[in-house]
Amino acid sequence: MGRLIVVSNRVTPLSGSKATAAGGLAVGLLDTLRETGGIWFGWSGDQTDNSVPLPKLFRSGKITYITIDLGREDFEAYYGGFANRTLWPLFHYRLDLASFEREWYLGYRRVNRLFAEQLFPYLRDDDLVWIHDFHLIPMGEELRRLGLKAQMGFFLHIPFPTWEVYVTLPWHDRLVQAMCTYDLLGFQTSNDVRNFHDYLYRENVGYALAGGVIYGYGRRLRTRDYAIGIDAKDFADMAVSVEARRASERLARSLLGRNLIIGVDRLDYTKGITERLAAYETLLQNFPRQRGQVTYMQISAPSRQDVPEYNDLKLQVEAASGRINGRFNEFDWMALRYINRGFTRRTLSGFFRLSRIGLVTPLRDGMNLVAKEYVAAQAEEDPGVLILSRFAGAALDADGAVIVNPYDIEAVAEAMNMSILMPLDERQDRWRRLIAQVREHDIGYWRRSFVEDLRQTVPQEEEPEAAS
Ligand code: ADQ
Repeated sequence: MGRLIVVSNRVTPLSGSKATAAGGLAVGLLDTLRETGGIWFGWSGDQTDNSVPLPKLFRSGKITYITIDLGREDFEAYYGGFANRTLWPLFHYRLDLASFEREWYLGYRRVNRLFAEQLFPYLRDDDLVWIHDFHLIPMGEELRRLGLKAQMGFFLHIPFPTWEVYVTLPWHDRLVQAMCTYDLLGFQTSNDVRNFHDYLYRENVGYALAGGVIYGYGRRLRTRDYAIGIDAKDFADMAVSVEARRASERLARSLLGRNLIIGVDRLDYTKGITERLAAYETLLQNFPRQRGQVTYMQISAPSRQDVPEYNDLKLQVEAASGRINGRFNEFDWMALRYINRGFTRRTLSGFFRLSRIGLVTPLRDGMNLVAKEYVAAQAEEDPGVLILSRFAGAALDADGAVIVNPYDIEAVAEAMNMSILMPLDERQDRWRRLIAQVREHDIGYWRRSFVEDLRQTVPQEEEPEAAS
């Protein structure tokens, strides 16, 4: 079995137990690397003034971590600019927030070339190379240019938008051409795969055959959806751990028997936080009997604070929270608890288990792991209700959730009211259906499916004459 080489923007070595702050994705990838042995390569998190930074190596068991620093200007253009202010908003359908700067694009290409040049000397042609996410789309093309023959796969963690939206990117053709140099392209959902195929047809640069095989820019490769999941058992165990219980008991004491509604996200404009707050305000306005009976806790971890749009969002959320509390609070009841920081995964799992409603209402989301974590943390004898946006990838595999359109504020408020009143047997029935899916399509299933498919792809096949 060949080595696995994982490449992501950031490298997250896990030193302690699984209960550290590292996300489920890092844990899932590390489990794969532990099995196969291999390399995890990416940015160190540090910036430097050296023009050609030297990679740092660190070995732990069968895994070698290799990280590089990035020059300040490169980092700004690649990460602060093109990744976070061009691709992220555009791929989440926020054309109004996307900026198209040629300098950023050139910096993005430079960093992808640098990543490829720094990793290449460590690679062998029998390796499996798995590159992650929108920061690194052209890295595979750069590795091919250097002469790498190994099988290469790419997984996009965020949505791939419809053709109409995607072609507003001035470099749309360059990025899709780069994607077609991989042997396997993984997307979160069948919608994303369809959007990608649709681009090939409409731009007349390729076409799809049965089973996800495509010809794009003269190369044959495979495309498929692989819905990312979580380690459901691990998360469920966390939710009954001492740390989780301690936190949730303290929280329960402060609620005085009221129903808890919880929202947990990075503070990001794709997550629909302001719309969700408006829906809660509408709940309290339209269903006055809920006043004093519910508490909504919104936990939003700070994210991408150097990007101006994120600061604007922070101000909007703060204004909305203040307004709601000013309008509805009583001297002995606080309607909303807004917390602008992260918590450990254990603590969050305890909070999830205590909540009657998990509100996961992004305006657009590749998958959304919070939705799955919420389900995994519930107690079978008294489970909460998941209210989930139809625009999260997770909604495609969430039979049992209350599916909502997050733009329809009144409907989300009604869904909250209905979920608070939902009888126990219906909550249990919905949860059983949900947990079965979360357990079956877990993080192990995701990584095994992808790596297995990558292993089985036939590399470097050119398009036959007849098909061109
Ligand atoms: P994200 O946009 O970060 O991920 P999500 O899938 O929900 O979104 O994952 C967030 C992770 O961070 C979860 O494990 C969650 O528990 C944790 N987290 C969120 N808020 C937190 C807080 N306040 N404190 C502590 N932890 C917090 C991107 C894509 C998603 C896709 C994932 C994985 O945008 O669509 O599901 O990658 O592919």
